[in-house]
Amino acid sequence: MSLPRFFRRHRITWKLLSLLAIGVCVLYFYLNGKKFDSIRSIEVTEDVLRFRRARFEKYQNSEGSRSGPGEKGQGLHLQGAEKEKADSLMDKEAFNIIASDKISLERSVKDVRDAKCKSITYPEVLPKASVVIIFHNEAWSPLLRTAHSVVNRSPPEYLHEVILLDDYSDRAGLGEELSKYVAETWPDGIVKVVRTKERSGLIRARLAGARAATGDVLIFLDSHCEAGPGWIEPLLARIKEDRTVVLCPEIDNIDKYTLDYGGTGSYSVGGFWWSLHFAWRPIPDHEHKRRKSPVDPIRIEPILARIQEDRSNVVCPIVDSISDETLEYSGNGGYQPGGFSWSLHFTWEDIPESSLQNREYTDPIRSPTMAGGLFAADRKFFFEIGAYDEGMDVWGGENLEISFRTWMCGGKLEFIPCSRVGHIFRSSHPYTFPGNKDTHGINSMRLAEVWMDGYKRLFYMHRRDLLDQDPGDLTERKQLRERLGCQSFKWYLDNVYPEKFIPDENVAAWGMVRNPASNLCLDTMGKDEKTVFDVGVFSCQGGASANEVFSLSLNDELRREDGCLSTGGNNGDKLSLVHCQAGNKKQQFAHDKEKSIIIHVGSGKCLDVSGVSSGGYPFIKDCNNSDSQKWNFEFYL
Ligand code: UD2
Ligand code: MN
Repeated sequence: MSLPRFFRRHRITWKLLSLLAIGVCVLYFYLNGKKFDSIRSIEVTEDVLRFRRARFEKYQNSEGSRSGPGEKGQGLHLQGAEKEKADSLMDKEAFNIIASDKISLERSVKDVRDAKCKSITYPEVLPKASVVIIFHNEAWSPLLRTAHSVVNRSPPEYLHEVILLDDYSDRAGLGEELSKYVAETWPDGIVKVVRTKERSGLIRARLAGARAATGDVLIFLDSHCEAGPGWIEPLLARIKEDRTVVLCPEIDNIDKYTLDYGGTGSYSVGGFWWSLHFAWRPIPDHEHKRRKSPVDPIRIEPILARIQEDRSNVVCPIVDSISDETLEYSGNGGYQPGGFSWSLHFTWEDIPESSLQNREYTDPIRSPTMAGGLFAADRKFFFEIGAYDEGMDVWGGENLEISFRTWMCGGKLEFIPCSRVGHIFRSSHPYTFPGNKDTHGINSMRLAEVWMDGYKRLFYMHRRDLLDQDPGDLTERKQLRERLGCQSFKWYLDNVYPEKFIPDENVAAWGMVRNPASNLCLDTMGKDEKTVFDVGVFSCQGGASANEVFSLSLNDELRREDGCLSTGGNNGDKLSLVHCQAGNKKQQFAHDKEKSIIIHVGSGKCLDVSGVSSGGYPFIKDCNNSDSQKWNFEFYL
C-alpha cells in the first residue's frame, strides 16, 4: 500500500501532518533556544524559612563537637595502599582525591579570622546573596563540600540561593545523580543545579550563573572551596555600604596533598606581570597609610608615643638585645611598650588594646587586581560595568580584565580580611582545553587590546608569538568602555598601582644591554623572574626576546619587572637577579654613557665579559677600560 493511501485510509490528512511537524519544530527550537535547564524553584514560605533557620542552627551548634577525619580543617596523612592510590591519581585530579573522599562533606574548619573580626556587629538587614559555584568535571567531594560549607555557614536570612552551575560536565555522577543528591539533601530548594548546553568555559559559565541568579548580590566561588565561619556578613555589609565595590574574601589555602585548611598568614593584594599573569604582592606602603595602619610604626603608650608628622612626640626605637656574654645581636621578638610600677620602677608591658585599633585587621584592603575565582559584587552593578567578556574562552585573563575594568570604570576592588574562604590550589587543570588553544594568551590579548591603551606594548614584548593572532571581535567591549566613560590605563597605573614598575618609562635607559665587541647581551636565559638566578649573556636578539630587556632605573637599579641585579664586591662575582630592595647597596649600578661602562656602586668594579661566550655569565672586575667592559643600552631616555 502506498503512503498516501495509508493516510487516506486512516483519515490522516496532510494538513494535520504538517501541523504536527510544525509543532515538533516549535518545541525543538524552544527547548534548544533555552540556554540552560530550568531551575527547580520552590516557594519560600514562612515554613521554608523556619526550616532553613533550624538547619543552620543545628549545624552551628554541632560544629564544635564534630569528630572524624579532617575535622577542624585538619589535614590527612594517608599511608600504604591509600597513599599509593592517591599518588597515582594525582596526575589526573591534581589534588588528593582519596583524602578528600574520606573527609566529611560537612567538616568543620579552623576559624582563622583575627579575633577582632568576631566583635564586629553587622547590620541586621543585609542584601541577600546568590552564590554561584561553576564547575566542569569537578570531583564529587570537593564540589559538594563547597556547597555544604556555604549553606552551613551562611545565615539563611542572607542566603538567597546557591547555584551549582554545571558547565557541561560529562564525568560520571555529575548528571542525574547530582540532581538527585541536591534535591534530597536540600529539599527546601536553597541549592539549585543549572546546566549549560555546551562547554562554555569558566567565563561564559559564570555569566550563565549570574543570569540565572536573582539575589541582590552575586558571590562566585570555584568548585573546590570551603567557606569559613562568618564569611558572608562582611561581604554583604560592605556592599550595602557601597554598591560599587567588588570584593574578594581572603583566600585561605587548602593543601592539595592533605586537605589541611590553613590560614593565609599575611594579607596580600593582587598585582600582575606585564605578561598578564596574576601575582600576589605584599600590601604596599601607600595602602598601609590610607588604612592608617597602627602597626607600622607601632604606637606604644602610655610612656612613649610615636612621632608622625607631629614634632611634639618623643619616640624610641624597639630595643633589641645584645648578649653581654657572646655579643650576639638578637631581635626582642614581641613589641612591648613601657609602663611603671608604683615603686617607680620601669616595666615592660603588653601593647594596650586601645592602641591596636581594629582597622588593620578588619578594614577592606584595596587591591589593583583579583585572583579571579572568589568574589562578590552587587548583581546589578556587576552587569552595569560589563559583567564579563563573552569572547573569552575556557580559562585565564578574565580576572585581570574585571580588575582593570572595575577600577577604570568607577568601581573599587577590595579584599575583606574578615571574610575567609579556603581554596584548593591545584597544580594543573583536571579538564581539557578544547582545541588545545592557549586561552590565557588569547583572552589576555583581548583585555590588552580593549583596556591597556599604549601599555599593551609591554604585554606584546613578552608575547611576540601573539602578534599575528586574531583576538576575535572586540567592537562590543570597546563600545562598552566608551559608553561607561572609563579612565585610561595610565590613570589606573598612576592611581591604583603606582608601585608598578614600567620598564620603559621614568627610567634612565632600557632595552638590550649590549657589549659591542662580542655582540653579547645580558639575558635571563629563559629563567623565571619569580626565582633567584644568575644573569647570563647571550648573542643579542635584536629586540626579539623579552629575556634581554633590562632597565636602568632612576634609583640606579639594573632591573627587570620585579628583580634587580645584585652582586658581592669581589673580582669574578656573578650577578644574580633577586627581588628588588630599595636602597640595597649591592643592587646599585651606575652607567657612564660616555665611557660606556656599567659600575657596581658598592664595589666600584665594572661589568665585564672577558673570556665569556654566549650562554656564559658576566661578572664584575676592577675597571680596566678594556672592550670587554664596554656596554650600551638599546634606548636612552
Ligand atoms: C584561578 C581562579 C579561577 C579563574 C582562573 C583564571 C582562584 C582561586 N581561581 O584559577 O577562578 O579566575 O584563575 O581564569 O582565584 N571551569 C568551568 N569550565 C571550564 C573550566 C573551568 O566551569 O571550562 C570551572 C572549574 O571547575 C573551577 C573554576 O572554573 O570551578 C576555575 O577553574 P580552576 O579551579 O581550574 O582555576 P584556578 O583556580 O586554577
Ligand atoms: Mn580553582
